Amino acid sequence: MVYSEIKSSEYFIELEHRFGAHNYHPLPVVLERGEGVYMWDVDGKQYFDFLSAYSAVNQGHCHPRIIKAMIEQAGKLTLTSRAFHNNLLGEYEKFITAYFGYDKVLPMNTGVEGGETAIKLARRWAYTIKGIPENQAHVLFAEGNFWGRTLAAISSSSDPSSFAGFGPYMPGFSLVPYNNLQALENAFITNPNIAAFMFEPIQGEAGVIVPDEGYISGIRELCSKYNVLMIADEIQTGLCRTGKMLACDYENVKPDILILGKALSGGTMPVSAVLCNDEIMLGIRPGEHGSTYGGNPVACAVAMEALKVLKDEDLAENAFEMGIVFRSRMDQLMKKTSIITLVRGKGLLNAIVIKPFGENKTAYDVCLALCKNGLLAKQTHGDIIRFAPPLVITEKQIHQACDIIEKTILALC
Ligand code: IF1
Repeated sequence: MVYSEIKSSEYFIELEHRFGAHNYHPLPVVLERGEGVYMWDVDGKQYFDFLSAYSAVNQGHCHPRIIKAMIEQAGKLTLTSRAFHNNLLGEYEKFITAYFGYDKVLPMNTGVEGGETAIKLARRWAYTIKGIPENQAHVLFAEGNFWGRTLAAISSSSDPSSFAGFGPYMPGFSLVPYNNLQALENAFITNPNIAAFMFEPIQGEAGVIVPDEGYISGIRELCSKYNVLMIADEIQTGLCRTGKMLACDYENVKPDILILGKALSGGTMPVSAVLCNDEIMLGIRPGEHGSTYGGNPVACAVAMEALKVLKDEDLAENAFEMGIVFRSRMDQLMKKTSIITLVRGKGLLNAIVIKPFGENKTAYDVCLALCKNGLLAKQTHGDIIRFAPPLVITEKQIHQACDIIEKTILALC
């Protein structure tokens, strides 16, 4: 290759800085290829991907079956809009509703669109079925929640970095402490106009906060008792990430509304889905909700293959087993260093808590050092590092990655 054609990482970073919005602060790495658990930067350096695009790449980068499905459909028909039928949407809807055991699905694109859709369905159900007075429906969320960046999503946030400076906010939302069934029941008792409680089975962005055993089944019991819809946001915890197909499966709980996204497409394109039964789903009538790309033929083909791969490759089982290996290695590391104060997670959704070290060094500095040593991870809320590799990772690869984490952290303290 002629030298002038070799474009350095700095070249690409400068382009983004100059011509792109400054709404992120990425690590200084420029990636150009991904396969399985690995990505390579523009200089050919290999990295373990321990973020999986926030659990969107559960099946591994560029899974051959999913890419094949994408390419084949993309060469036939990519988009009809919902003004007309096509030969993929019904097949997909039949497949995914049977896969998760619901009457119907409303296909959307991003996770936050899934959240917005679920809230619209819940409000409509509140007015037409529960009998809450018009415009009085209230939706509860948990403190520490994260379900996206739209004005509705930030209106339910307890994190100023999400909502500050973007008011006024969506009315009809309020918060209860996470992992607190008594607070939830108190809210149900004091407000008769509650339509739904929307929650994450494990809070991802908050720092992989795993609730007590019984919390999810407790939500189910309270929602049934007080006729409130249970909305599970499994956009990050779902699709085998926590060691079960859905995190709610750990307590054999079926939410009234299930929201999926991210790995629903195996990390290829935005695909989200809202599943529920007819009593709720048929509350939205023709022309009252949708999107240009929602349920497009390529999304349908990709999502069916992505879901098949999860089962065919036993990725929930692998996530469960590899998660035990990973947390065991982190527990051992914690005994060797004072930097790590906590290890937590389920399946391959894990996090370590880092206490400041050196001259005000934080989790970000650990991520920088990990990047230099060939492993990509991202900090959240300053002191937490989330570790979430693709679920196809082997035991050998887990140990290789843990060796990198151990070498990096021991060199810092
Ligand atoms: C970014 C965070 C994670 C989610 C849950 C809905 C959505 C998300 C549980 C919305 C999205 C992404 C957004 C992404 C980074 C990532 C993230 F750091 F922002 F908070 F995972 F924790 N429910 N999470 O985690 O889905 O609309 O993005 O498809 O850069 O904003 P989306």
